Amino acid sequence: MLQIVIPAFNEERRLPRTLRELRRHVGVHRGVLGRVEVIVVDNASTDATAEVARAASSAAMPVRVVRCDRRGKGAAVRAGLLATDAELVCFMDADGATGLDALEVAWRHLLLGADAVIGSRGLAESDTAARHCRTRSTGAAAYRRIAGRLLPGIADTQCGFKLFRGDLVRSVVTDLRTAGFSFDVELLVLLRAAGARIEEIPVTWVDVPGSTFVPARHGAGAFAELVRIAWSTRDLARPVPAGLAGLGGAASLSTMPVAAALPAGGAG
Ligand SMILES: Nc1nc2c(ncn2[C@@H]2O[C@H](COP(=O)(O)OP(=O)(O)O)[C@@H](O)[C@H]2O)c(=O)[nH]1
Ligand SMILES: [Mg+2]
Repeated sequence: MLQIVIPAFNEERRLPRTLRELRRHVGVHRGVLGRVEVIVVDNASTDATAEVARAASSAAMPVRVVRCDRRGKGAAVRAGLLATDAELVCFMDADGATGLDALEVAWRHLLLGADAVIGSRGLAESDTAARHCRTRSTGAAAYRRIAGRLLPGIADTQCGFKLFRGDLVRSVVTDLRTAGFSFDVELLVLLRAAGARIEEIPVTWVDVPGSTFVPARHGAGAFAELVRIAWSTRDLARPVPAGLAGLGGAASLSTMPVAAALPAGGAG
């Protein structure tokens, strides 16, 4: 079985369409995906997120609602992943920004031996026609540079689509401490330290209006989280990803303590 976790903070407007498209997609691709259950994590919403989620439940694609009172996407995804018990576990955003074809592609990669497959907007084949405003793009570029030091070889840590071996992700997510938007970085660092094979796949990605990420409000917090992740994981083993093993620069970066790889004085 595949369980799909959807973190949702006040998503009554964007969630119904996402669940509708997901149900249609799962119906068409049932032969590949098998049984699919959705777990919507209602992240202390003050709107009808839980109600619209429950209303979308059907025999073909059951939708369960889990409540998480601790705010933040990281806290919500952690709660959702801990509520899973399937062999395959995925999370994706409530706005349906990532093309759902990524599900079958990621599923095949897992079948061929990957432990985690992450959607990417940073590969040559990625299709990300509509982009965010310039302020956010500039911030995102700086963020990617720092995240890239912690996770050599990974072009995009922040895409809201990731698929995992269930037992593995459940075993590391208990240690996840980052409650905000930078949780992806900590999760990937923990997975890599656990020896996971992480593969990045290109996705089709559209900017869906109504983003809950407000650069002015969440940007600084996301950078601060990055610094904390670098510090708190400084003693973890950082295995060199197989594809980078021969590359001097990347390999030496990945073996140096992460804190040392950060610019002096923090990330900001
Ligand atoms: N901003 C925010 N988003 C949350 C929170 N908890 C869960 N989320 C979900 O995290 C996802 C973030 O996606 P989105 O708002 O589209 O951000 P973007 O795609 O990065 O612009 C959505 O599914 C949100 O509902 C929270 O506390 N704050
Ligand atoms: Mg989005």
